[in-house]
Amino acid sequence: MERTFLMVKPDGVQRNLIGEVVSRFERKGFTLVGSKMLAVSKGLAETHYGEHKEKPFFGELVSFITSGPVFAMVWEGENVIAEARKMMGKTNPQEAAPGTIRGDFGVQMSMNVIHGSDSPDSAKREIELFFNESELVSYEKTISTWV
Ligand code: 3AN
Repeated sequence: MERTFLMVKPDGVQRNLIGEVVSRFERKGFTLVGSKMLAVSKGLAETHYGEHKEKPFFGELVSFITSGPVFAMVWEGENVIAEARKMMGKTNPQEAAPGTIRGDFGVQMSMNVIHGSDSPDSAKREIELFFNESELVSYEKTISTWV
């Protein structure tokens, strides 16, 4: 089963949106297999956003993600990487459609509430960067088998 890495960013934590975000993915039918609050260190932020190292907004990205605690999660489900990206909406909240997390709650480019892996390779890399294998569980939902 596919897994993705999602993270409620410091703005989402400050605005009490952890429950809202978790609830959306739960209701969709995905399975939460790991989660934790953490303060992202500068080193972890620079590794996580490594692909943006040359971009003009890299410094802003790193300073924002290290500005306060985040809520990191691993979710599991069919096609969860692409589905989660759809549920997040476009990177710029002002372009994100209503009904998406960023469309409903995002304010500006760096404060866009949530991060989500954009491919199977980045999901694997980001999950391994933020979680040990022992922090993740694997289980079947036994109550309903149709989601
Ligand atoms: P996404 O988070 O939708 O995958 P990426 O990976 O292109 O978007 O960008 C990572 C983060 O960098 C975004 N979440 C956003 O906060 C920030 N970002 C992207 N483009 C810009 C930009 N042009 N100016 C400022 N921040 C940006």
